[in-house]
Amino acid sequence: MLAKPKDRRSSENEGFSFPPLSRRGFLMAAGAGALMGIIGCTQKAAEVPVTTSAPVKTTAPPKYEVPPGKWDDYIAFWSGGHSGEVRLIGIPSMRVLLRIPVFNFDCTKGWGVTEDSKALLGDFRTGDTHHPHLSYTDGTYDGRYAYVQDKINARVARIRLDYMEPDAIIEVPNVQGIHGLFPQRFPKTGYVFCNSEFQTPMPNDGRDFDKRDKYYGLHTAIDGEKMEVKWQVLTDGNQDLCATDYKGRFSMATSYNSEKGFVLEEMMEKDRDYVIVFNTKNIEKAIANGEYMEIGDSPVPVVDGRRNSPLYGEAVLYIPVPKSPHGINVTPDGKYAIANGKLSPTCTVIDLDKVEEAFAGKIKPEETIVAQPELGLGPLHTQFDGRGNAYTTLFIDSQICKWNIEKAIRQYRGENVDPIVEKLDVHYQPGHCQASMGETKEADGKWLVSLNKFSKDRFAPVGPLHPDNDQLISISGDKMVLVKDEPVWPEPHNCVIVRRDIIERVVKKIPNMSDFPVKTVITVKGSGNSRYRVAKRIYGRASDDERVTSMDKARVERVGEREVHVYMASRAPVFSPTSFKVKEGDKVRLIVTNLDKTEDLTHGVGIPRHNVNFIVNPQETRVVEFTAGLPGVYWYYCTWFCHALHLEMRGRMIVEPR
Ligand code: CUK
Ligand code: CUA
Repeated sequence: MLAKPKDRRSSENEGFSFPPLSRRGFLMAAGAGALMGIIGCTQKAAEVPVTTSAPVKTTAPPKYEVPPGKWDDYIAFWSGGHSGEVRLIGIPSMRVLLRIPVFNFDCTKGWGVTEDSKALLGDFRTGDTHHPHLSYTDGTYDGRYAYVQDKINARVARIRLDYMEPDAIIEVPNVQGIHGLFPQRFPKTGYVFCNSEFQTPMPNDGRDFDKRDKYYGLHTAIDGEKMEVKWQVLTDGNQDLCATDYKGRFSMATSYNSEKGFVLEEMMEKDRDYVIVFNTKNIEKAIANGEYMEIGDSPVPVVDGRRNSPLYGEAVLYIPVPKSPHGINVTPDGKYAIANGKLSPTCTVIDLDKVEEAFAGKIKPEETIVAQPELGLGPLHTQFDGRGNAYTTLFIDSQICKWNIEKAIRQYRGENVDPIVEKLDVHYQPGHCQASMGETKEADGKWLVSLNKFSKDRFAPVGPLHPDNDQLISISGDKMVLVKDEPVWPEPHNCVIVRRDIIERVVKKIPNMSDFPVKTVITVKGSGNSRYRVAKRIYGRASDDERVTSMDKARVERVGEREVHVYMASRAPVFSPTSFKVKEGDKVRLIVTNLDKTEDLTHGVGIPRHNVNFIVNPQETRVVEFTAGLPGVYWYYCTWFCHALHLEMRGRMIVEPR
């Protein structure tokens, strides 16, 4: 049994108040007009002194163009928002290098067409990716995996960085709205933590749907190597963004709906919400001691992290922060976690060593706060240059605010210093910003991208749907310099900017034949709304009878009254066989191996009127299954321009009447 919590919840409710805000105060105080600013994006604040890139005549824009044939210094992993994908974008050119379908249907690659991708996707063909993050070893990227969440269907996917393809998709039990996701940074990933933004009754089985106080959130720890759900923590209030420290002690969640509100007004009732800190070791200890419950019939251990739990102060800590915080970001030196105010114009700086003291019962949760600079309206996310500066997006002010962390701490202690270094206008209304290597201990302070939600008049008009606008900003000099606008397909939320060498050393140019998805292992646990599915792909070498090893070994095998297996090979510019026969209504299993060994020599396979369209990279084997339709001739053809005779690369599927 863990020690009884001491006086660690004393900051609850009325006992603690924040220093009064001198200028524009909470958004609520500004009333409906300010809220309209969030929605309508027209409000500009005039009171805060602003510098922009425009008057800086002396600073020549840094070199950002990447000449033809040259490579970018960074490869950034961009989320695709409600497109459900992940994109790789070169920095500083901002050229799109790759789109990785993850939770979505994609006919370029045949994601959702091939059997291996269907097995990963399960029942759903839609997703909402916000937060891509890479696996860590000792506080920086190790080039193994990327992880990304799906807010719509509460899933987490892992992308293999050697193959740049998802190799696992897992559902998280008993939650909705998996939003914040962050991998353990030390000693390595390790856990991947994720937050449930929506609270639901536990279990969510139709009971208690009208009882506000029965709604909870779950913070989930996934084993990022085995891709297994390890444990969950039940919390009062929702969990929005997620972060981990650099010592493997904590994961954190901002909570903007501690009110458990169903509607906007209820969610904004209180002037205070929380940063919830989860103590990894103490949670593991509680589970080892049997201090957990299960929800529904999900077998995942759930530790009670509610404020009235006996484990309060051991497993979890609630640090009070002003109204409705959003992003939470940890400084590259590992010292501080910064919670972004959203409806408060402040950021709250939390000292992570003091958090350890608070868990030890030596200080109160609010005493972990060491600064609370007032930055401007709508602070959402913060980034770092590794030189002691923070860069915070101000959604409503449409600015990036650069500020000095140590100065903010001195100001909080009462010194008369202004932590704000500079503000730069961005266009318009930024959500996240990300700095080069800014989520690692190797933050290098070269580039910052502001991921703006609105492009408004920045690009030629193309109809009611406008692109987002991601802006590239140089942060290597004393002044921030805006160097590039880039329209982006809606709607990325976040990205991480990764040094090219980290990716370059792991990514495969040509896979070898022993390295393709041979099978997908699917496990389903729980039932009803506690049911969750884990799909993991095994890469390896398919046996020679499971694929074609040379053009002359292509073959058609009837394996039953209604089932045919077609073993096809491709070598530019021909398929083998050049025709095959099946019967109307046959289940056709088409196994295509691309025998080409040249880098870049991908082929595609499209079959009219059968929903077949996918690609096969050099040396890969991919499988699709479909039902043969009406009798007739169907020209299958290569969809990928592979050769001067690409258009001739086709053959006939002949469907005979049954
Ligand atoms: S959230 Cu979208 S701007 Cu999903 Cu990271 Cu803050
Ligand atoms: Cu093969 Cu085009």
